[in-house]
Formats: sequence, C-alpha cells, structure tokens
Amino acid sequence: MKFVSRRGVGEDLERARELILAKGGEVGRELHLLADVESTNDEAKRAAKSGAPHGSVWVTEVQTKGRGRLGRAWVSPPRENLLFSVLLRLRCPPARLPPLALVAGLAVRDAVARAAKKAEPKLKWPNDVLVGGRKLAGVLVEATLSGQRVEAVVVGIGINVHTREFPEDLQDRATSVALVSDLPPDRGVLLADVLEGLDRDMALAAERGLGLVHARLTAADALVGTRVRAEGVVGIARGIDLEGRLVLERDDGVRVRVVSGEVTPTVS
Ligand code: BT5
Repeated sequence: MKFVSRRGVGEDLERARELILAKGGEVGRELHLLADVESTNDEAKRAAKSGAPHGSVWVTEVQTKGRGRLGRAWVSPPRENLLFSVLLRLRCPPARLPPLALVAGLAVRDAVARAAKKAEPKLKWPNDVLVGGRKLAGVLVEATLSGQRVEAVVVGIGINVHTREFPEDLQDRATSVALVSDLPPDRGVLLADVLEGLDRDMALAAERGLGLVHARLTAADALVGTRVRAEGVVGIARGIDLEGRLVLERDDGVRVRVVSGEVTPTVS
C-alpha cells in the first residue's frame, strides 16, 4: 500500500472507520485494525470468549496462519487485500449455520459488484465468490455452541482486492477486484459495503431463514444448470433451497439435496 499509518495499517483501512460509522449499522462499530495476526478468526474467537460485543470486527494487513475450510490455507500478500472477521452474537439452532456462509457470500458479492461495475460476480455454493469462474473471495464461518444453541458466530472473509499475481497453484483459479475492475479498488469502501450487507441480512437469516434473501441467492448462483459432483452425487445443479442446501438433479431425475461439502465440475 502507498500509505501506511504508524501502526502499520494502510490509510485506506483507517478511512474505513468513518465510512462504516456513516452507514449507521451495528457491524463494525467496534473496529480493530491490526498490522499482523495468525488468523483474524482466532482473534475474533478469543475476544468472543472475553465478552466482545456483537458486530465487532478484526481486520489485518498480514495473516501468518490464514485458513480456509478443512485446515486449508488462505494466502494473501501483505497489505494488498481484505482479511477480516466479524463477531455476530446470533442465537439460532445449529442448522441455521451453513446457510449463513451463503448470506455472507452474498454481502461480498454485492460489494464486489458495486466496486467492479462490469464484472459479474457470482456465488459458488457453499462459500466462494467467483468472477469469470475464478475465486475472488472466500468465507469461513465458525461458531461457538452452548448446548443445542448457537452463541456466537465468527464470519471470516478473505477478499482479493489489489493482488495481480498469484502463486502458481492459484494463478488459473484466482482473481481480484483490481483484475476485474476498470477503476482502482478502495479497500475501505469495500469493507464498509460488506459490513453493511452483513448488518442487514445476517441476523434476519439466522432468525427467520433464507426466505428474505432467497431470490438474490438464486440470481447469484454460479452453479445453476451446470453438471457437478458434490459429496459423491453427480447431477445438474438446480439451485439452492430455503435451507441453504444445494439441489442436484441426478440422471435418473431424482433430486438430491446436499447439506455441505465440496463441489467440482464434472463431465462424467
Ligand atoms: C475459504 O476456504 O475460501 C475461506 C477463506 C477464508 C479466509 C478468511 S481471511 C480472514 C479470516 N481468517 C482466516 O484465517 N480465514 C478467514 P476454502 O473453501 O477451504 O478454500 C480454500 C482454498 O482456496 C485453498 O485451498 C486454495 O485452493 C484457495 N485459495 C487460497 N487462497 C486463495 C486466494 N487468495 N484466492 C483464491 N483462492 C485461494
């Protein structure tokens, strides 16, 4: 980044404070801007245990142990991208958790669509934001349970903003806002936009389910109509249902609903 404050945080991120407060939501009212951490999800989970309030956000310039699902790594060069976690004190049954990654993905998708007018960002079930079939952002939802109820939800989000060159294993699969936009992206604006979307939709989705966002999810669905394999089932993706499950139509016409897992394109 061109401008870095004394604390090692880019001035674009410093400016995010005002943008977030101007929007008037609860998410981001407590904003922790950090130079480097192992993982912002761990920061948020630790703080959740010490009583941090709903809507607290941790953003970092450098992540030394950034992770995706199933212990996979999330990679990001220092000071180029958005790496942050949001603590949401939502009380809901655990079954409402998997769809929350989709709702968070929708907030990212919408913010990217505003930042890159000509790009057509899509949501790839269960947690990716893609542009032109390449991954631009990922969401990692982790939760603390108390008995059979969710106590706190940590939504970790990584968005490739300025990165133009990726490591070899990602170079054909990853993209960034800078690569798909005509204008130079602003991390502060993007962050404030994503937090606004989370503020609007996450608590409602936890309380009432996906009904209110379902039309937007369907419009953003990257997989619909394509042939994929998910959890051993091969079929044509027919959308996301109201419980957030991926609906696959097998060759025998039977529709199967997949709750979680990996999706890969397939021709077989
Ligand atoms: C995800 O996992 O996509 C969730 C990523 C969440 C990262 C954020 S950053 C802030 C917060 N703190 C954390 O520690 N994590 C969260 P998954 O669906 O498992 O995808 C991981 C896979 O995406 C990797 O195995 C790579 O193949 C690929 N990948 C890694 N870094 C990438 C990048 N920058 N851009 C595109 N793809 C990437």
